Amino acid sequence: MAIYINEPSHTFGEYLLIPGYSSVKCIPSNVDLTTPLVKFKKGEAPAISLNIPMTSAIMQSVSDNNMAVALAREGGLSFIYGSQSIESQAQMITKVKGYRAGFVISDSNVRPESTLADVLELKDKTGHSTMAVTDDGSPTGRLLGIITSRDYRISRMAPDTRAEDFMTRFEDLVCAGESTTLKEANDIIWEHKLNCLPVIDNDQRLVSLVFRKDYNEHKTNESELIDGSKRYIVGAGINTRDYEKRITALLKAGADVLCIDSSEGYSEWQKIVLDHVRKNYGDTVKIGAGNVVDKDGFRFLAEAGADFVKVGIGGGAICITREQKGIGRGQATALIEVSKARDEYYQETGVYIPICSDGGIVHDYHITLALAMGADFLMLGRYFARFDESPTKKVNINGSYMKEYWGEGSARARNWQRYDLGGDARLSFEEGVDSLVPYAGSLKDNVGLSLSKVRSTMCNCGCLSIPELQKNAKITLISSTSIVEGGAHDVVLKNDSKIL
Ligand code: RVP
Repeated sequence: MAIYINEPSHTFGEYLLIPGYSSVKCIPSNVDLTTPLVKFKKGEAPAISLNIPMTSAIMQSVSDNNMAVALAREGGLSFIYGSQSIESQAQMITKVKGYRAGFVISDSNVRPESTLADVLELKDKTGHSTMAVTDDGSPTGRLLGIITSRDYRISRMAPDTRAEDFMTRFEDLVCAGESTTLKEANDIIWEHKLNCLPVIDNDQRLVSLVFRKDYNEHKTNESELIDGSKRYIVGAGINTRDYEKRITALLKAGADVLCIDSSEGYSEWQKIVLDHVRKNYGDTVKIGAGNVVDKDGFRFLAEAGADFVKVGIGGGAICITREQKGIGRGQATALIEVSKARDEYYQETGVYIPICSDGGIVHDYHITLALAMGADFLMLGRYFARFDESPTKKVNINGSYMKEYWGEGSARARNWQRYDLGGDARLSFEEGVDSLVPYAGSLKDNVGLSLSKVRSTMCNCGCLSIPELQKNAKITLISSTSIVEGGAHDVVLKNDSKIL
C-alpha cells in the first residue's frame, strides 16, 4: 500500500513568527547575517560563507555575469545558468573573476574604417555613446582613438564618414597604464576633467575604460563577497549530462562553487556526478545538489557527498511542475522536514550540511520565515529578475515597466537537462511559463530594503544571528481568517474605492 502523509503541506504565507524577548542589544545594526554555504565539520569553519543569505537562481532570465557582480557586491552569490554552451558559461565566470570595480570592458567598439552610420547603429544597440576605435574592432585591440557624441554632428556629416576621420586620436587622449589603481584612475579623471579614461597595456592595447559617471559605484562595500585575491566569488549551475567537460571548463574559468541544477534531485544521476567530482577533485571542489523535499532525499544527497542541499519542488513563481506532473510539496513543510533531517545528520556525524530554500519567496518576511524554519540561505528567481541587473529586457506595458522572467522548463529556455531522466535529449513537455514581473530598480536598493526588514524581524524575535533564529524562533501556523486579518481590512483605502 502507498504511504500516505495526511498532514497537508504548507507554504510560507500560512505561517507567522511570534516575537521573543528582545534586549536593548537587539538592534538591526547588531544583526549578523553571515551563513555557511558549504558543509563543515563541528568546530571547523566552512570553506565558503555568504555575508547575506541570498543566492540568485540558476536561470537564463536571472543569473549572468552582471547579476553575479551586483549580488557579490552586496555579500550574496549568483549561480550562473548552465543552459547555455560550456564556452559562454565559462566566459561569464571569467568576466566575474576578472571584474575590477570601476574598470569596464568596452562593449562598444569600432574599426577605423567603420562609418558614422555604423557608429550610430552601434550606439542604438548598446545605448552607449562612448566607443573605442581599435585596429580590429575588438575590446582588446590596439587603441587608435575614442568616439563620443561630441565628435560628430549628424546634420553636418555624411553617414559614410570614416571613424578615423572624426574620432579623438590616440595622440590626443589621456590614457592610464594597466597597473593603475582605481584611486589613481579617479584622480586622473578629475585632474584632466575627463568623462572616460582608457586603460591600455604596454602595446597600446585597450584593457578597460573608467567612467566619471560611475564614481559613486567605485566605493567598495564592506560586506562584499570576495576570495583571497579580492575577486568576486561566483557559482555555476551544471547538469547530469555534459558535467565532465563543463566542470573542467568552469573550474578553469575560476568558478568557486558548483550546483547540480535539477528540478528533482533524489536520483542516481546526482550521485554519479557527485562521485565524479570526489574521484577527480576530492574535497577541493565544492558542489551542491538537489532539489529534494523530504528527509529521504536529503539523506541520499548528504551521503552521496553534497556540500549543500537545495530544497523545493514546484514552488517557483514560474513553475508548473505540480500541475504538469503532480509532484512537489508546500515549500515550508518541505523545508521544516529537511532542516530536521539536516540537524539529525549533524548530531550523528558532526558534519553540518547547509540547506538552501529554493523558490516561492513572495514577500520579504518569507525570507525571515525560511531562515527561522532552518534554511541557511535562499535561492531566489522572481525576486532578482525584477532588477536592472537581470539579463532580461525591460518592457513598457500599459505605462508600467516590467521585466521578462521565464522558467528553465519553459519552451523559451528549453533547459531539458534540468528535467532529464535519461532518454531523449529534449524537453518533452513544459514545466515552466514565460512571464513578466514588475520592474523594481536596482539590486542594491532592493536587497538593502529587504534585509533591513529581515534584521528588524530578527530583533523582534530576540535573535542576532541566523543560527540563533533557527534555534529560538517561535513559529505559528495561521488560519485563513487570520491571513485576512493580517492585511488592511474593514477600511476604505483613500487611493482605492474598494471596501476591504
Ligand atoms: P522563484 O524565486 O519563486 O521565482 O523560484 C525560482 C526557482 O524556480 C528556481 O531557483 C528553480 O528552482 C525553479 N524553476 C526555474 N525554472 C523553473 C521552471 O521552468 N519550472 N522552475
